[in-house]
Amino acid sequence: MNTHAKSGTPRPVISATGLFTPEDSISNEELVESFNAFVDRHNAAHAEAIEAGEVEPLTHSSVEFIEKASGIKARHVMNKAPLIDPAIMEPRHEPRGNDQLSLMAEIGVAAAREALAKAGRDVKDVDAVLCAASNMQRPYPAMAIEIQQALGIDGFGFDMNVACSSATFGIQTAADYVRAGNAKSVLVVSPEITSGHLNWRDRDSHFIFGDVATAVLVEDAEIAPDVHWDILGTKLKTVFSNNIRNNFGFLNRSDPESMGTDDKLFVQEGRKVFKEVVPMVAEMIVNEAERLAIDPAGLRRLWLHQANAGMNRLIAQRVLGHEANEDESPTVLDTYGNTSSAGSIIAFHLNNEDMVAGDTGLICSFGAGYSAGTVFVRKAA
Ligand code: CO8
Repeated sequence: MNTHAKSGTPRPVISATGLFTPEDSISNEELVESFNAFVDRHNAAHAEAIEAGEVEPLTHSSVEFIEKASGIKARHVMNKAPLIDPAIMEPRHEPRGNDQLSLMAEIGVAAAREALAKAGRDVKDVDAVLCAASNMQRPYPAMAIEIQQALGIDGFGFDMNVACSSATFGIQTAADYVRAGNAKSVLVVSPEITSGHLNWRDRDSHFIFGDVATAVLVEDAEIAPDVHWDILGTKLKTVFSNNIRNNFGFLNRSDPESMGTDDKLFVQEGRKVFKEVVPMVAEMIVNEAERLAIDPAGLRRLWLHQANAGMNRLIAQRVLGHEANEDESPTVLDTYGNTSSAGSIIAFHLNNEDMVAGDTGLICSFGAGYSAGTVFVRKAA
């Protein structure tokens, strides 16, 4: 516990983070081998129609393209075998009864337990759980309430979805609860089972996503551990765009024309996203740094959203004023893939212990919506 902090106006800080990484991992080589086998089967099965010009043949994917275009080399998933079986290429999970912990809650709990243990926080002192993620396993009861129950927290919980920016939006929401005096300790949990929403048969996107769960414990400085991260300021932004979209939803079930088609999974215009989001996010970071009287060039580290290595290179360059090295803008994309809202939190979780008191950094997310969030932090103690 921080014995030096004075009571008074509540001041939100990040006390600790947690990470759950699935054991299974798919390399680009394994992914492409299964995808290309699926393409060969598909083209063989439709040979006559393809010959007659009635069906477009599918094209092979390539390891070289994936790594060059995205920076991704592998991704973790909850259950590898069906995803790389050319006859399945969809997630398969053992059904669980209502009396069992659901998969999404299970991995959220694992990440949350690590954050709580690192902070030395007793669950009886946690006031709220936000489950902030791109997709929920079900509409209700809220995943957050299930996580709250599994952890034994007395308080409240709710789900929130802002796609890739869910975690940073969750951090601001938690910080606002602390500032307003409505909570002293809030868990922001981001279980991202992206494998359930990815079209594993789509060459343009089959390589992008991976599964993971993260947790961020946002608390009043008064009760935080000595080693924590002061939240200097948070900023959120949304701008409507159809360039990243998923039309899955109960109102769409009754539309026989679109049932089972690809738009019930993740679809995007990746090039447009790249071109439109990079300047939007770089400008947002620089403006917010100015508002907080922080010199962006003096930031010790950027923990950026992990969607594309090229996007991060450009954003970091615009913010820092020079090409960032791995120490200034760490990458986890290579081994985790795009893990939606969890990406910048994984980068932070795995790359902050070497930083010293007074070091300032930025957690930043961006993605579907469009949505973007910045959380400027400074190491205390
Ligand atoms: N193998 C070989 N070649 C390929 C492949 C492949 N797998 N895929 C495409 N190509 C070919 C194309 O056909 C094209 O060929 P041609 O020039 O002959 O037409 C060529 O490669 C170039 O294609 P692109 O222009 O599409 O390639 P890019 O260089 O733009 O790279 C990327 C594609 C990697 C997708 C890139 O555009 C990118 O990363 N963009 C940013 C995307 C982004 O940040 N999206 C955010 C999404 S995440 C989010 O918001 C959360 C959503 C919620 C979670 C969802 C869970 C699933």
